Amino acid sequence: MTNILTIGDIHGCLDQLRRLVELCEQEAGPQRSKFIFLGDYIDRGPDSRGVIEFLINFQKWSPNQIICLRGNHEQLLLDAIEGEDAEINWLSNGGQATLRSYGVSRAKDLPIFHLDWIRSLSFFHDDGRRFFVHAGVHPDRPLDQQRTRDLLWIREPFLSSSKDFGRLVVHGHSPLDNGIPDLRPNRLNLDTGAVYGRSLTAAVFANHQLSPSKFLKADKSN
Ligand SMILES: [Mn+2]
Repeated sequence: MTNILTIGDIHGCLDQLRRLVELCEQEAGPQRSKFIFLGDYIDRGPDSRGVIEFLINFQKWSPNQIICLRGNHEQLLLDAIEGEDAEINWLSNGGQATLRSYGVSRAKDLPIFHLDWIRSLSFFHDDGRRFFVHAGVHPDRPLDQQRTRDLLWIREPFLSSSKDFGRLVVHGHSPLDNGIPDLRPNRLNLDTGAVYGRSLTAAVFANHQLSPSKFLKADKSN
């Protein structure tokens, strides 16, 4: 039996990420397990560089079992390298904190190795039961015809939709004010607002079951 561990929006909160991954590994034990990170690794929080380094290193051990999806903040950074307006937009959306963590002043000065890794991130992961994605899906389009901007950015009409998507859509992107994961019949939101002082949350799935068997969380220390 494979455990699937899915982790919500990190935004530079390295300390919480380390503790949560440790909890996930304890939970999974010696069984095969698969990790899926839902994107938004960088921006706003204290250590974006540390988070990217952590994920790259973690993935090295078993690239096929550790899946990192792209969030809109990774996209904002990639866009920032292409043009000045996009860079201003990124900086006003938390990019300043990312530059600070790298000790550079422009997006293009980030290490090529990290930028290449960010470019390689996919937009979604479909395991046949669950559809993992950063923001969500557009209810008017089939899962195999989604637009990337919806996968990265959508809130409404996705969040209020009660449509059966044929999968449980597991997503982040829309921070939950109460810090509690939002599980509904058609979707699960795991963005519990770590960067706003709340928890970083993981959902644990047994592969053959649609709904999570439990949630794990790491709160801000101190
Ligand atoms: Mn987001």
